[in-house]
Amino acid sequence: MPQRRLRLGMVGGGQGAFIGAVHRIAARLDDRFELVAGALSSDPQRAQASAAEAGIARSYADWGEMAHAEAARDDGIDAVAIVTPNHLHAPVATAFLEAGIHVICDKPLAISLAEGEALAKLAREKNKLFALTHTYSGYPLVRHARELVENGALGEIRVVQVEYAQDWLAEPIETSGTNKQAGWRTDPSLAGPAGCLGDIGTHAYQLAAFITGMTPSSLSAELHAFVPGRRIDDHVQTMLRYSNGARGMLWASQVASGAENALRLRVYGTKASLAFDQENPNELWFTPLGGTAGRLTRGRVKSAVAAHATRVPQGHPEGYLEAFAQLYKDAALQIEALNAGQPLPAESLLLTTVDDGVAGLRFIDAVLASSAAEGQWRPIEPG
Ligand code: SOE
Repeated sequence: MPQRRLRLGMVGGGQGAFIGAVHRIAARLDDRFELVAGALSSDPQRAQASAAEAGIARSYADWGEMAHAEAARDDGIDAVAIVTPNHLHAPVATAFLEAGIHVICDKPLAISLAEGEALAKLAREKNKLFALTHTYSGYPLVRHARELVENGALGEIRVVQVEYAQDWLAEPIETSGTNKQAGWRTDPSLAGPAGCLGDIGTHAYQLAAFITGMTPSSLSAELHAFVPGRRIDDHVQTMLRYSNGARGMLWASQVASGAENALRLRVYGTKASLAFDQENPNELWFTPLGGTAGRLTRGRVKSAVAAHATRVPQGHPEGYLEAFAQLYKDAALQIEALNAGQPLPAESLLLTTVDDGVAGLRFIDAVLASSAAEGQWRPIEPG
């Protein structure tokens, strides 16, 4: 057990935001972090009010000032959680890494590949943690699925089908001026050049890569905006080729009427297939070639990686917040090791990192290029 709770700061996530509150719950769930400082909004009054609501003692009006002030304190923060709109991820992360503070950042990593690569380099130079919160890799059964593939239970992978469907942007809600989420996520100056692609396409891409252990070598893609006047894509579809000969498809859409948060993956190998549905994360389907579909449940799989990511006994559903908390738990293990100059604990190594973020940005770049060229096949720059 840790000797003390790690001190966490937060940038972004003030009133009206969604993901900041999720990070706060996730960070506190396993009692490894206490939230002590924040620059929760660029509006000083809102920052102060948001910090008070979240029980955060030190509120800053400016994240640059927060990085300096916290680095100078004996009881300054160990890590910062960055939950701002995408365009601020790189500048904020740079300031905190420069100040010697570990970083936990929401996805996508940055708004360009160059920014992402610079962050990866800086984190390595400073020897600081840079965790990227690809939530869905925190599920016990996602981790178990990865292990099944790694142990050869599926044979050679042939087909990867991944989709992420939501409907919350099916109408032009960003024009109301009152929906903060929709406002920044559909504004290219804040979200970057990728809309649905960056917001949820990167989750689908990361999930497929995490479970299969493979990233595609090339793709053919189309980005589309269904909602008239929308300045950014709200739908993406891609075909994928892998260097082992496997083929895949990835589509993500935020205009899929009726879909809530339907992130689904199917992987077919020469010996068996598996299927995972994020909306039912306590089960995983495994079906051998010519055999009967098997429903694996979180509480019953014999798996150390799943056990490490589990909190309550079999039959008691765990979900999104626990998956998110798992990333914070693994981050805490790594921060403690880094602070003590020790090797990272083996059980924490499935934590998604800045390199996963860079891979996501390479995917975004290839999709943007292919879509602009009417779906021409484009290489995905190797990592
Ligand atoms: C909105 O589309 C959103 O909140 C994403 O930004 C998150 O990353 C995803 O986990 C849920 O949906």
